[in-house]
Amino acid sequence: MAGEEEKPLRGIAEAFEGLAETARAKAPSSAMEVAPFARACAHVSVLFGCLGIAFKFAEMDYVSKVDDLLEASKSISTLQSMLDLDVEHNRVREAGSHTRNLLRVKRGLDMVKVLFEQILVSEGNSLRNAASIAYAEVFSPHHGWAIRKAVAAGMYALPTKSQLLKKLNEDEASAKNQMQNYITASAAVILYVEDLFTSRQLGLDW
Ligand code: 1PZ
Repeated sequence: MAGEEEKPLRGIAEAFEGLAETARAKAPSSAMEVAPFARACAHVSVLFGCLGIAFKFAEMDYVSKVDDLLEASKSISTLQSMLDLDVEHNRVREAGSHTRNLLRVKRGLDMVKVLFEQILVSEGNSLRNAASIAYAEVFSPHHGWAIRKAVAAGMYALPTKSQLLKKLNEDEASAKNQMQNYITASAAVILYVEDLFTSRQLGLDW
């Protein structure tokens, strides 16, 4: 238990490796349950604590959406049935719907994936480039001017890469390892979630 808290990156990677197995199986019997999905997503919020006060509002938004999925898991067993229920009730795109929150949370997972990919290929000690690229690719097309400006300002308050690794209690080599594990596992999970949307013609661009 204590070990997991001391090595949050490993906890994140392992949570997604578990989900990735289900995601890759693709058999009807491998429907993904809401509870383990939401719990894995909750792990990711540890990262916000390492990114400083500037990302407090991103954290609040992300955590509230993950909490909604955790709440949903008490009465709905799989992601499939969660989406189908919203389709049935004609509330897929309604503010606060489980399906809408799932799409936002999926983007959060994607943002972390691109961020890690960029950190792995970046040379210096600054995270600003990596974070800017990840934000530009994943969230910026969906955010209005005010949020984009706030995020751009927040980029200047990011810790350095070595400060981040220290907070995560990792050295460069072990961090690279865990980031790579998350990248591989989350890619399968992200694709799986995107398939849930596209196979129901719900679109991903809203
Ligand atoms: C090192 C990387 C730092 C960059 C982090 C940039 C994070 C993006 C900041 C987003 C601010 C969120 C403000 C709220 C946005 C909401 O309007 C939308 C739509 O919500 P809805 O209308 O459906 O209720 N919410 C989102 O787009 C979800 C934002 C989640 C941010 C998660 C970021 C995960 C990245 C973690 C990096 C450690």
